Amino acid sequence: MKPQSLLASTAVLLAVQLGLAAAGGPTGGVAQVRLRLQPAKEAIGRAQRNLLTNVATEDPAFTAFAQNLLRRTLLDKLWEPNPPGLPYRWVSITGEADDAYGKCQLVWDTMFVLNAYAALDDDVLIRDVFRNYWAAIDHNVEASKGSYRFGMVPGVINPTLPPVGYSQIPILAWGALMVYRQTHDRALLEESLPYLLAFDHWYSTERDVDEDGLIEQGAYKAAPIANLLQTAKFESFDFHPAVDGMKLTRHPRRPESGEWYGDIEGVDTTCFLLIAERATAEIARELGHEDVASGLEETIARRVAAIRKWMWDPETEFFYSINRDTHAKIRVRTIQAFLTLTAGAATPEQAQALVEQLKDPKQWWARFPIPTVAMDDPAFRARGFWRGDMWPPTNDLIALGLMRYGYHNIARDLTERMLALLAKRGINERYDATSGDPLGVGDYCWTALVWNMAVHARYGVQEDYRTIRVPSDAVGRRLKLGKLEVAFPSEGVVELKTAFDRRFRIVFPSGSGRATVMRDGRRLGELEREAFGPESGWAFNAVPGKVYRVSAAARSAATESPPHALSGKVSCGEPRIPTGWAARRCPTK
Ligand SMILES: [Ca+2]
Repeated sequence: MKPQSLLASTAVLLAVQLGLAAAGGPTGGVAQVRLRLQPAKEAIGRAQRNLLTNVATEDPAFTAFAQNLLRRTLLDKLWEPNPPGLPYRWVSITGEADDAYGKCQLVWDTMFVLNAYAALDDDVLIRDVFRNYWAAIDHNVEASKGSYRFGMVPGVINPTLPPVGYSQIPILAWGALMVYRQTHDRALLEESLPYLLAFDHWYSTERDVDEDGLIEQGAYKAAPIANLLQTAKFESFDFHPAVDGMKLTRHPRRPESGEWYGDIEGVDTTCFLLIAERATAEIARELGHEDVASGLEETIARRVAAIRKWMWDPETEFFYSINRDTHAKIRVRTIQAFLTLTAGAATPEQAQALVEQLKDPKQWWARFPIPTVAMDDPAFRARGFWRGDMWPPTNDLIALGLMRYGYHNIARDLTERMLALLAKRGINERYDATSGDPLGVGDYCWTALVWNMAVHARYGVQEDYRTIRVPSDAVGRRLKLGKLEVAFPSEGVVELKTAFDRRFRIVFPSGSGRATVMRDGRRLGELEREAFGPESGWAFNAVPGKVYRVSAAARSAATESPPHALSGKVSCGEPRIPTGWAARRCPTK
């Protein structure tokens, strides 16, 4: 449905299925209620306006593609509160036109949505979306404070309480951090941290009942659409072959418990918690809670060591899920192994071995990578739900992992294939990796993330939204992304502008040499080199509203000072460049 027509309607009545699946799973509902849904009109209107000014590139056609992608994936899915379960404005996974899924707010789906939405400059809406999760912690009568269940964020948030009895891929902290890196909305972090810590405590205890640092799945009660075992599987990739043999057991030290605890430790589940814990540690440090951050880092180190010890198979050079009680490997090659890159769990040598397999067109590098199961694995089904099909969110996370380990060219190839796929086959929930056939629901919310993939790989803005890794073909590219502007006017030159204090780091493809920085046309001096991760680059502190010009070819760029691609104000009467956000620099007086 087009946002315009959505705005025109004051309210819509939709069937809402209760107790929906997680991970974007199928949601043939049992219990249904008629629910009055009100579009969040003010937020939608603001987003429509800001989309036109806050998301732009050097290429009008690509700008139109990006804006259309965000409009179609995001703007018909914002709703006014539906208490008691959704007491704040919320995001549904599909739009009004879709009736295959119920209207609800999920966990990991929404984090990709908010990462894309951050550029549209609506901090209060984003805080509202997170507050629904925190309200579910506060008001879950089946998980009151003091109970071992306290801190669980339900996998599905819908208007009713009590919520469902299972959780989902726990990357809320990663989502909050990705937003903060773009918006600098400190209030979001301050509100979120206590709940993120409660959620982490629940996950790291109730989903690691043998306390070895490796994460299991489970469920306290069945969803209306599934038995208890399948409900537990909803906590990660719903029909992932690595959990085909999963059994539910009682808690090892709580004999009065039900059979709520799965006996498989997942590479996926453990990596997702690691991603969340790394983000939580960064949030805690940002807010000055050094003790909390260092405590989390000890936990992270323990988990990473356990993954390397128990899940890595040196013979096939791959990570496998294992049986919780025997630690026997479950030898089906699924996409989860590559999440060890995203989670920073693989050694550099393990990463290299994984990437060699990833690049193999017989195993993983399909026409539209990355299939969820290796194409030469007996379990592979090209359209099978988490059994061979391709999903945008895993591609986004794995592209970030590839960049984390320095495999930028592969992340770029993956991104360009996703962009080409969307341009040709449309916006969908998932795809057939071998043919590109769209699968699942059209205009699904999280496919907005393909824009984020382009920001990272095509424009070089890394996951931290302050490291700019200049792509080899960057000359002529420009990006406006909310509070950040980046341009590459000529070889070895980057221009930057930020709307909040930000420490930029620039990595040029040439690597070494010297670099200078100018601010609003005035030379500030040579930059210091700074090492970070496997790379090093030039770092400097930027203040809001100024145009910074970093030149690797120090002498010529600093002295010749050709016209800037970015400029703060156009007060000198010079004509604006047609894109609307870039302008020529005023002459220095
Ligand atoms: Ca465990």
